[in-house]
Amino acid sequence: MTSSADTAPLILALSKGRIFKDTLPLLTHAGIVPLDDPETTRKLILDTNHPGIKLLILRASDVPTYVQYGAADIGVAGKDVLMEHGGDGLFELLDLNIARCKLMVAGRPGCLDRPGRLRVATKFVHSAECFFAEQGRQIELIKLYGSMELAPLVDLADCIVDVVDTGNTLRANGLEPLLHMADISSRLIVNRAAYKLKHGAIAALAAHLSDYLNKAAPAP
Ligand code: PRT
Ligand code: MG
Repeated sequence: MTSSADTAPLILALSKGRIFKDTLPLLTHAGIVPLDDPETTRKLILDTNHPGIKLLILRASDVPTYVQYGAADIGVAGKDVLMEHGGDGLFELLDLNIARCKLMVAGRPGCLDRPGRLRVATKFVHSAECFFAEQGRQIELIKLYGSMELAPLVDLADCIVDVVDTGNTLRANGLEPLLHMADISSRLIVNRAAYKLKHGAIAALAAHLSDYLNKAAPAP
């Protein structure tokens, strides 16, 4: 007997841009091909060649929320975003090893030496709070939503917390990476309830993805 959960489509939440681009080869390996390109379509729910699988295209920082509340069954989100979200109701199924970068404290050389409370501008407020608390450093947090690199240049903040890949954006603005906070990659996350109800479909997809990852990076 098949329950309605077995026949309901599997909903995968993704963000466009680098996560979609890097997830596409993994989905292809699993035989899943989106019928539209999220960069050109205005649709937010994409059908795939597989009638049982649909994609939701979201803002990167909203992916854990959709999965947490069960609006999506599974999703792909950066560890930076997951650390900020807190992970309530979620289960990290796989490290997809894509969209890799580092969460860093950055600023002008010497900016951390200033006495007293450090003014830290970031969208990663939770991670910044935890990191500086562990360091025993008092900070004033300034919440921003983007272009963090600007804050030290106009004396809004002493330093920033942001993800860094090549370091080119920091360099172009006269800033340097100063403290390493975490290595970041994207994870396949699953809603805990969906993992039980749609176990067959989720386990099959995870097995395809993990097979792809093992082939891409064979064990030493
Ligand atoms: O753009 P939006 O505000 O909607 O959200 P987002 O920036 O979180 O989404 P997106 O698509 O830009 O990034 C999605 C995920 O990719 C992030 O959550 C990270 O896990 C991962 N990732 C990997 C990165 C980078 N590399 C990256 N370089 N996310 C952002 N950047 C930005 C960074 O914020 C900085 O402005 O790129 C700039 C630095 O790059 P470099 O190469 O100059 O160091
Ligand atoms: Mg971005």
